Amino acid sequence: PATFDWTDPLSSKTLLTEEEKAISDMAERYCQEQLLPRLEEGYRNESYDKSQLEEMGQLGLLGATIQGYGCAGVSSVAGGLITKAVERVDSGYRSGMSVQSSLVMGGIHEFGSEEQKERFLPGMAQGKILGAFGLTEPNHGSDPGSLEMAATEHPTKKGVYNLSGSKTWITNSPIADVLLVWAKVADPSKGTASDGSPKKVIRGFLVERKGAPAGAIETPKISNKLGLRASITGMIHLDNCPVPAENMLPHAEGLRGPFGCLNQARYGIALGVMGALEDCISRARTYALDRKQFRGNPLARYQLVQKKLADAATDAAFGTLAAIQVGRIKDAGGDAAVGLPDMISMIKRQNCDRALHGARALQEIFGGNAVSDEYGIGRHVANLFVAQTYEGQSDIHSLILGRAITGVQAFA
Ligand code: TGC
Ligand code: FAD
Repeated sequence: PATFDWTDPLSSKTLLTEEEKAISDMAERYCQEQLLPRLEEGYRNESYDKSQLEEMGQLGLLGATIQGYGCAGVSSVAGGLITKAVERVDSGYRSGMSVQSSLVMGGIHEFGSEEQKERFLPGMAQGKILGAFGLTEPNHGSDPGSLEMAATEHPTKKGVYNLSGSKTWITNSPIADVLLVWAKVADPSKGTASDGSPKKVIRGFLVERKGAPAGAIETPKISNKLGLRASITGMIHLDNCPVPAENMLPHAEGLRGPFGCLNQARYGIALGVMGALEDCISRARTYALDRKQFRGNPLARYQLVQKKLADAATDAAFGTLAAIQVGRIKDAGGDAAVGLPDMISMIKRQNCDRALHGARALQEIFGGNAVSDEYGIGRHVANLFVAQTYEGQSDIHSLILGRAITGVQAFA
């Protein structure tokens, strides 16, 4: 463009392939034309229209980075541009999609058997089978290594586990057909604990709602949320829920399993929140140009207002470039990608923190109108607090980075 492009100040588009630009354009169009119109109803009434996942499936937006199994097989950057388009509308809609695509489909693809991939992935790619990811428990959030969900051998049925325990704050759990639940299983091959019992190891189970005995699976909705109101969140209670051994992910053992899934999802959030911040900038700019205070001057004329816009636009531009760079490293693999989980922690933390900070500053431009949900800015602020909290709260990512820098862990 002949002039500075405030919507993409550092020309991030020049780093994209033609295919990535086309995917981004298509996703942005779908989100603005189809998702945005249903947001007001979803946000005000905490209702989630799950047909959006089928629509996204038809457009190839679910599990988009997976090769085969009915998925599009696009680059990590293209996958991130899809989350950015969805989160420009609302972080809650991005959450519903991220859980389906990155956490559950990604987990099955990375750690599942061939049979599990064939059984679940094509239906999930079409949005016909919906997934949820159960790691967090009422007493264990930042420290999932202490989780209590137990998988024990069924007393009479060979090749069946019984799962018992509770998960909380689980996106999509009330509507999910398959719950990827992380549980501890006694594994005598790992030796014995101090009390003489076999050591336990974390394993992932694909718990299917269909065919489960009455009362074995309960997934109550958590209502009256202050953020992410347009997404559906719930608990998972399992009471001696029988799960066949063939539904255990064979290639995930220990925390490497859930964290392997989280790497992909955290990457998507890092680009996603840049979409939310860009929407805040666009809304605040329009408002500042329209609203007049003191001798008929638009708010946009005042230096303090301009600084807020300059800060936020800088953060959005820097955050987008950093995420594109990490996506390239992720896809290239090899030596450059050593330390990739820490790089992802860096962009997840930085982009979530800057998006939340920027949204809060821009909210001030709206004065009292910021309190009305019609202006959208307060909704983004509430949502971005959640984005900064889930998938590793920012301070937890600080500790992950601190450990990477010093070699000393400071969690406990
Ligand atoms: P630590 O000793 O650090 O690690 C245990 C094992 O896990 C491995 N590991 C990873 N592997 C792959 N990728 C990563 N990012 C990994 N991070 C760790 C590690 O190598 C080790 O393997 P091994 O074979 O040696 O056993 O474990 P720790 O217990 O000290 O963990 C500390 C900490 C802080 C890193 C971790 O617990 C953490 O990240 N906590 C945050 C919890 C979290 O992110 N929960 C997310 C729940 S899901 C969710 O929020 C979905 S929101 C919905 C939406 O996205 O919209
Ligand atoms: P805590 O672990 O109790 O932490 C509270 C505070 O203490 C945080 O600020 C944290 O940074 C700080 N803290 C903790 N330990 C330390 C330490 N060692 N040093 C310094 N500070 C520390 N989980 C899922 O498994 N699946 C989902 O789909 C999912 N969806 C979610 C949707 C929503 C709307 C929300 C709100 C959460 C969701 N979560 C999900 C849960 C989310 O991952 C957790 O809330 C998050 O990991 C933090 O855990 P916690 O809430 O138990 O907080």
